[in-house]
Amino acid sequence: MKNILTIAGYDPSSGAGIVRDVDTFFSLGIHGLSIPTCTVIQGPKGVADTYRTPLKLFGEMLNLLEKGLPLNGIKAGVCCDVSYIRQIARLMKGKNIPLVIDPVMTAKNGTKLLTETGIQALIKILLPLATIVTPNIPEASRLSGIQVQTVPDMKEAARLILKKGPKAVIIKGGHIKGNPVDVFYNGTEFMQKKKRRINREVHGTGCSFSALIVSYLVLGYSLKDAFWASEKMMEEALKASYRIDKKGYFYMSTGIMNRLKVTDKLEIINHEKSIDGSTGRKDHPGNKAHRER
Ligand code: PXL
Repeated sequence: MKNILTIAGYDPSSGAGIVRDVDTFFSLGIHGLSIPTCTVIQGPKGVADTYRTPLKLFGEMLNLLEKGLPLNGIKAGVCCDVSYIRQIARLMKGKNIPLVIDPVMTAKNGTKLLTETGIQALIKILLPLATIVTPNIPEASRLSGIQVQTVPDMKEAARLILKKGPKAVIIKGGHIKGNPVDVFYNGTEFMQKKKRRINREVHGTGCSFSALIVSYLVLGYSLKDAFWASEKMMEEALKASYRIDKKGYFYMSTGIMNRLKVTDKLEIINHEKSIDGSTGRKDHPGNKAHRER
C-alpha cells in the first residue's frame, strides 16, 4: 500500500482540506495520512472562523510520522503561516517523493487562510521543493507578480512561477471570463484543458484536484498524465456533486462516486439472500421473521 500525507486545514463539514484529500487518496487505493495546520469552522454556507493547530502539537504529529513511516507523496494545502511552512520544508529534507502544493490563500468568502509573510515563505521555501503547484487565478497573480486575466496571462504567469522552482505549474482558470481553461506548464510544453462552466458553487474543488494530482504521481503517472487524469476525474466528480443541506455550496467526493456500485452490490446481496431463503422468502411458510412482518 502506498501512503500519502496531506498537510492542510481541517473542515468539519468534509468539503475541503484534509478530509477531502484523504477521501481522494483512499478512493484511488492509496492510504491517506493527515495533519491539520488549522481547523476552519465552516459548513455549506462558508467559513465562519479559523483556529490554528498549536505549533507544538503540529510538530509532534510530524515527528511521529518521520519516525519510520514510509511516505510516497505529500500534499500541502492551507499553510496558515511561516512556522508551518518551515516544518513542511524540514519534513521534505532528504525525501525524493512528489510534493504537490495547493497554495490556498483565501476561502471563497475572502477569509484569509495564509498570512502575507506566509505567502513570501511559500514562494521562497516551498516552491523550490515542489513537484507541482496548483494556483487559481488570484493565487497565480500573487505568485507571479503579474495581473492574470486571460489565457496568455496564465501562460506568462506559469513561466514566471516555474522559475521559482517547481517542476510544473497548473493554473486553474475558473476565475477567467467565459468558459474556464486550466493551463499546465512543465518548462518545455504547455497543455490546456478547456472546461464547461457548471452553474453550481462546489466547495473543495481545489483540494480534490491537487489531491488527485499527487495520487496519480504516486501511482507512477508522468506530470502531464497526472494533470490529464485529474482533469478527467474532476469532470466526473463535479457531475456527481451533491448538497448536504437544502441550501449552500455543493460538495464533491471521488469516493462517493463508488456509491452506485456499492448500492448495486447491496441489491445483489439482498436478492441472493431472498433466493436462498435466509432472510425470509415470501413463499417460505415456516419463516417466523416473515410471518411477523
Ligand atoms: O477551498 C479552499 C480551502 C482549503 N482548505 C480548507 C478550507 C478552504 C476553504 O474554505 O476550509 C480547509
